[in-house]
Amino acid sequence: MRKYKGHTKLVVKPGSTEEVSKVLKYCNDNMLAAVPQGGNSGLVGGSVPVFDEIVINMSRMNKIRDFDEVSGTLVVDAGCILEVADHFLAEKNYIFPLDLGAKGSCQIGGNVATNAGGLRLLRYGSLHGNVLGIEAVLPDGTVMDDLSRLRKNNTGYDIKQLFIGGEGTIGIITGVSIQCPQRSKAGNVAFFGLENFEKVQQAFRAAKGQLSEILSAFELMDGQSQDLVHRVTDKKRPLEGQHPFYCLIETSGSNPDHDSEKLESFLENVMGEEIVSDGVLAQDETQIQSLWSWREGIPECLGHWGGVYKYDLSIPLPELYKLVDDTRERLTSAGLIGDDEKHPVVGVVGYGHMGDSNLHLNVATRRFDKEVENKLEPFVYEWIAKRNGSISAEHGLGLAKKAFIEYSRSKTMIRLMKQIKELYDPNGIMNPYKYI
Ligand code: FAD
Ligand code: 2HG
Ligand code: ZN
Repeated sequence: MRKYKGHTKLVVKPGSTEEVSKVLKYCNDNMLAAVPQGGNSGLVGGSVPVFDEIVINMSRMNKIRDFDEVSGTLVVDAGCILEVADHFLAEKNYIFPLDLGAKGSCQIGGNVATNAGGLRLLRYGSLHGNVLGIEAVLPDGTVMDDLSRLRKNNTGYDIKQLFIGGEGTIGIITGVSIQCPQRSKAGNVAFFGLENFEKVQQAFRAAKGQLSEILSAFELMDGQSQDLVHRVTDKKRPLEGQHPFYCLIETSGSNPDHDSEKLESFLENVMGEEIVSDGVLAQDETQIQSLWSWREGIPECLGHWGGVYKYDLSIPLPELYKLVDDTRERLTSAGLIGDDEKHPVVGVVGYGHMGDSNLHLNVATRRFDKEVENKLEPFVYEWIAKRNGSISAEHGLGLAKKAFIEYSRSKTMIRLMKQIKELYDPNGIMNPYKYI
């Protein structure tokens, strides 16, 4: 919504952990607020200097430090771009256990600081499991060297976990060691259309049952999100005709013939049982990329008209899509959605990581409109709280969601979080005004 504008007089770009330490010590001694900044691709305003904070930009710390080809353990500087690390790993037949649309600009330090989820969490799990060690600088300049390469280490509290998803509020991550899986020899993608959300759930069950160990992504896109992508890109649609829902399935396995046979027979099966109305399998890498673009391209296309209200939510699966219907109905009955300039809202769409029960509810608008915002908030958050969902599944709190944390966390949990913040950052210099 172009809500946040950065204000700073100073950006520092340290080139080593020692330099980060000296900068933070100076800031702490002089009570100067600082904002760590990675690739600046975050979606909740976390890397924005709100008043006059000093930006500590990590882009110069971008080296791959070490890779062990036997264990698959990668050690990198925090400023290393995700895609650069993944290309490095590809040459060694390994893969980074995280993938997301912003891979060309986001940094591994930023990914860890936001505990990014992304497109393959279903297969490789969360960074809380994959990160083996972290090197970080505390606000007073102390270097916390916990850059372990061990998979198992039950010697006391696992303090690095606080930095995973800590959004730069208790220190700056300078190095990360991470367990990387073997890159699969075969990658296949299927894209299909379905009549209703009940059938989407049946297809998900069938995919887990029939594709089990090779299933690496199960993404959901509603018909309206695909219509808007089509309006912006004018690309030929993957399927003839239009459907209320679409899913994209990716498989990654070790045997190309076996995997594509499995995916083909899955598709035949679900079409035969009339769970899926129509579907297509990618025949080569170009088609794989093209099918993915109908999913990965959604956030960018939705911004085409002006701004987008973004909600990143965890919801128990059976009700995942109901929120989109309820929100659309609410804005329609208020007369706010329409095809012409008089209406502020262009469309209400739902898409996301079906495999993780993570919905992205996006409301594409022509301009900022207080009436739209009042209809959306706190409505969306109350809706989520009633179902014990999460108001921030994977993007974090930053500035945008800070005020709404109590919809997903109890008073006790918030008190404990505040105590941790005070313990690590008693002067409150690290990324202030955000998170809690
Ligand atoms: P920034 O935006 O620079 O910073 C994010 C937060 O981390 C800030 O609070 C910042 O202060 C802090 N930070 C950054 N670096 C450090 C560090 N070294 N030490 C301590 N704190 C630090 N997110 C998902 O989870 N899943 C997705 O599928 C996904 N897809 C996206 C697709 C697009 C097109 C875009 C634009 C964004 C997407 N995101 C997604 C959001 C975003 O890319 C992630 O949150 C990403 O992990 C942020 O990394 P960054 O380096 O850009 O961090
Ligand atoms: C995605 O899954 C990202 O594409 C972005 O998490 C979601 O923009 C959004 O709301
Ligand atoms: Zn996402």
